[in-house]
Amino acid sequence: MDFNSSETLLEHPAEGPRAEDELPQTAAAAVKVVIVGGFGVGKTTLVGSVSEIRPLTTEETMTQAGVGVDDIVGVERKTSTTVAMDFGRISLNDELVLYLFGTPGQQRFWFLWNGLFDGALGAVVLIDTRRLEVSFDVIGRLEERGVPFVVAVNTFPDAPVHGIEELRTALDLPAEVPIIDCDARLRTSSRDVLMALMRYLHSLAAA
Ligand SMILES: Nc1nc2c(ncn2[C@@H]2O[C@H](COP(=O)(O)OP(=O)(O)O)[C@@H](O)[C@H]2O)c(=O)[nH]1
Ligand SMILES: [Mg+2]
Repeated sequence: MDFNSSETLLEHPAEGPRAEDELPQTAAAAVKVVIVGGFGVGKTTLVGSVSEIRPLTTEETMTQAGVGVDDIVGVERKTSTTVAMDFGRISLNDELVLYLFGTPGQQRFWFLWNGLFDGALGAVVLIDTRRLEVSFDVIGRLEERGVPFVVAVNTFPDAPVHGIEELRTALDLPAEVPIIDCDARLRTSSRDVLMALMRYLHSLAAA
């Protein structure tokens, strides 16, 4: 096997892990955050755009088995779906490191939620305004579990634009839950979402 041409860590065996894989020396706190939302809302995209380590993802080509089970109206071009989860890491500042776990919202994956939310400080609910209804169950389950969350509205080109308060009413969210617009493809935008979550968690802790 030709390791020189591969992209594995074995590429430079004497040098150890790549610099971006190492935590900053100053890192003092690590926080687990779950990214959740319906099918095709951009979870894998968000974790991928914001992660400073190469994100782990378990995408699988959708097969006939998913037809009629995964609702692809509005996302007809999507040919892969995450079967288990996404994983990434981002240092929000010198001291604070977030570990991101993206998990599918489809009902048949709910068994994954049990272990996944253990130790999670908060969650990001990604929504697509073309298919708001897929978010209802996800939000309901977070509320049941008492997991604090922010809602990030992913911007798809043909998605109807709603005012924040209109969305708040449609999703039946209390006034304090932050709702933020985002473009999951952009690192800065995804990072802003995570910053908003951290600010929200901080305000809850202070209250
Ligand atoms: N226009 C636009 N497309 C996006 C955005 N985020 C994700 N996508 C696309 O939407 C599709 C579904 O995204 P994906 O991250 O796989 O969704 P997931 O099922 O929640 O992991 C992909 O083809 C993405 O390229 C966004 O912010 N804007
Ligand atoms: Mg995905």
